Amino acid sequence: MTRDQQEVVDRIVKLSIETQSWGYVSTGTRFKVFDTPGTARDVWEKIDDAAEVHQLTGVTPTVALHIPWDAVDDYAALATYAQQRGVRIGSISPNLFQEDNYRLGSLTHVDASVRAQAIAHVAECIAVAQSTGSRQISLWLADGTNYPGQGDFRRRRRWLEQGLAEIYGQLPSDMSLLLEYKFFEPAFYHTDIADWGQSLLLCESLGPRARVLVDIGHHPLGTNIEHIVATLLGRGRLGGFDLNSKKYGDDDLFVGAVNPHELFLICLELIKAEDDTDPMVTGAAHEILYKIDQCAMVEDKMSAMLRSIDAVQLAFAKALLVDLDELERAQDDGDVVGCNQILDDAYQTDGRPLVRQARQRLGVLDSPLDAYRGSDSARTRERERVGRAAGW
Ligand code: PSV
Ligand code: MN
Ligand code: MN
Repeated sequence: MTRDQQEVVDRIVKLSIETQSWGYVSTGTRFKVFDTPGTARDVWEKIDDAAEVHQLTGVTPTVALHIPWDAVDDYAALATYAQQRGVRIGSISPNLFQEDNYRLGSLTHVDASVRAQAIAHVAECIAVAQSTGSRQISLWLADGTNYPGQGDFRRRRRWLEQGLAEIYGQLPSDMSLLLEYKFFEPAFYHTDIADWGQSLLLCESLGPRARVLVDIGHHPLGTNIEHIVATLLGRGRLGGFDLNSKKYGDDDLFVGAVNPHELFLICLELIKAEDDTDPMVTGAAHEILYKIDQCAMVEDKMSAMLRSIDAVQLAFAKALLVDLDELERAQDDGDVVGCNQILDDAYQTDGRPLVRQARQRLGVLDSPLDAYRGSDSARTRERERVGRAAGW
């Protein structure tokens, strides 16, 4: 049975997406950081931008912070500032990759004092989360080696397990730990949490509030990400997403730009899990964090963010159009071509009218991107935000 249009619209209305503070600033490649006119220069302006994106879309009520990129003296004041603008502080990402001490690793460093420094930094981020009302620590490690023999895999794994256990032990009971993985970069021989399976093993040994975070860009080309998503959902261990798109590897392009079909297939797994009969699967599926993690290198940051939100909503809308009963029947009949055709029928349907209906229900304009580009806001930013931002 095809889902009733009203239900599709309801589900799009309920979808909540987190934007990230570092998506609003000038960031770049290893070669050059270009500034773009009107771009945020500090955390207060990043929050202003996140608030405006929420006003335009109605679906981005939280903004993720990265510490110390967003460090301030008074985090409670930052949370109040955000609230006054209509948004809340979302997940907090510690930064275990930009201190000189982390040259050879953080939680996996051979020197116990560096490992302790990394644990202390995450503890500081837990305190930031407490003072801002955040409930999630989103952790990515740059740890790894560049050459065979540079480090011992199992010694490093033990240190990692010990460090994460200490961190997990410090989490208040209402907070969860999202553990990201990445198969390469900045290390090019091995990464200490290289893939979803390694992240899952660590999470399972930590406890129920540790879950895997899937950054769509962090996979070798050709990886079946929707299969990974389904596997993690099946174990109640999918904690969230870093949403972006890639042509090659961790390109951090805006969402849906390169492979919208992959995004559609991922969304389909999520929708199936939300409707699953197993409470462990549905429970975790309803708590998933949808966070943008993109870097607009040459393009306008606000427009890139709005483009991504549009892509996520559209992918969900199309996935909601899949006739799941008919799909199951075709699967049971072994109708290989028919199954694929059912997916394609939904994917080829224009989902934009449904997204527009959802926007009407949310009280926002049909196209937040056009609304922003046609508004005075972009010009005001360019006029007022003079003086370059200090990197990220
Ligand atoms: C690492 O590539 C990563 O995806 C992590 O999520 C970091 O927190 C983020 O990028 C920083 O841009
Ligand atoms: Mn990421
Ligand atoms: Mn990344």
